[in-house]
Amino acid sequence: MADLKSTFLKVYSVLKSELLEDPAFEWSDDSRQWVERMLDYNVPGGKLNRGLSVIDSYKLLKEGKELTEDEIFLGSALGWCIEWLQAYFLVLDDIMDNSHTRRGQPCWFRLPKVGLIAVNDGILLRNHIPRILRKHFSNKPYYVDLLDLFNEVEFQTASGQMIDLITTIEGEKDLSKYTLSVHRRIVQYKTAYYSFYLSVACALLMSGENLDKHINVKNILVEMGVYFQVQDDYLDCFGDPETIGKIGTDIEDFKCSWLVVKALELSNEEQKKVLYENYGKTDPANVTKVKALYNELQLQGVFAEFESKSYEKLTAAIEAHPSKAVQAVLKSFLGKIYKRQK
Ligand code: GPP
Ligand code: MG
Ligand code: MG
Ligand code: MG
Repeated sequence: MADLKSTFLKVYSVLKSELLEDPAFEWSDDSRQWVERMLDYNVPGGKLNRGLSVIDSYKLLKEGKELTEDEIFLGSALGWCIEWLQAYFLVLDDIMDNSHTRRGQPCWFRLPKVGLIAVNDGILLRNHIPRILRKHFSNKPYYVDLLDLFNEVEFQTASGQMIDLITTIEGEKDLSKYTLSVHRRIVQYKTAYYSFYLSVACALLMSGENLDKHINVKNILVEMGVYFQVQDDYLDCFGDPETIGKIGTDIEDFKCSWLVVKALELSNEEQKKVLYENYGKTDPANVTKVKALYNELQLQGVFAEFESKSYEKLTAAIEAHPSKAVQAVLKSFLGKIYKRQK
């Protein structure tokens, strides 16, 4: 495992060097330095779960057959494309969410020298993906499918992000529209496809599979992604910022978080009034009142219950899948996120 990670990180250096020598641009020292610093700051510093999962899944699909060096490189390169996609989303998401920290350091746009140049950096990160794919996959029979997959998943994510954002529009803040089905729609699109389906879909394409034949796998991974984003919503309030590497902003941002949906479900009229008066305000005194109400409603326990129920349901769905190799892929994913603290 440690070995896989160090191989994976070496591939990052290769891809970075290639991008910094991209013949389509006339590089100067300044521009090369900027992109290198931007990449090192935003791409490799996360848990790398999404990226590493491509190789993990591919291995399991090959049922123990030793991977060639070439396969390891290609699986890692696809994994890095997902990490690049994630970096692109996070750089922009942090601006949109007015966040402060990410992966234990200030958000990229918070650096005095960066500011809104971060928007263009996000665009560059996004543009690096088809360049990596062209360089390493254009001779593969599944090249077009890969491009299509990345485009599709990006569209789904941006659409999810759009509904995440338009529910919080200033002047139209209305808690009564926050329900579990609204929440589900948001998180399915903004998180599940790119965080869960994409890695396995990449591994399936590398194995020569047709994605249309794996709708069931997709559905299970989307369910897992929804569960993962509920954890993210929970950790935004109850997680340790030191551990999760970011300071939560969902209450201030009036987000349709799983916690506020549950709080609305469980509140009496008086408690609802507290929510309506304090949710979505930047003053720490308002935030404290919302958090006190979450505690009063024992949302930590409600979440723990949700977590074990989700685990049971997902495990049952996985065990119903006809292929043992696919079961192993899905179980490995679930094992990585169950009861995660970060
Ligand atoms: C996670 O939401 C969703 C994304 C990071 C997708 C962003 C999509 C774009 C098209 C920019 P979040 O805001 O809850 O994540 P976090 O808690 O990590 O900020
Ligand atoms: Mg967001
Ligand atoms: Mg965010
Ligand atoms: Mg969040």
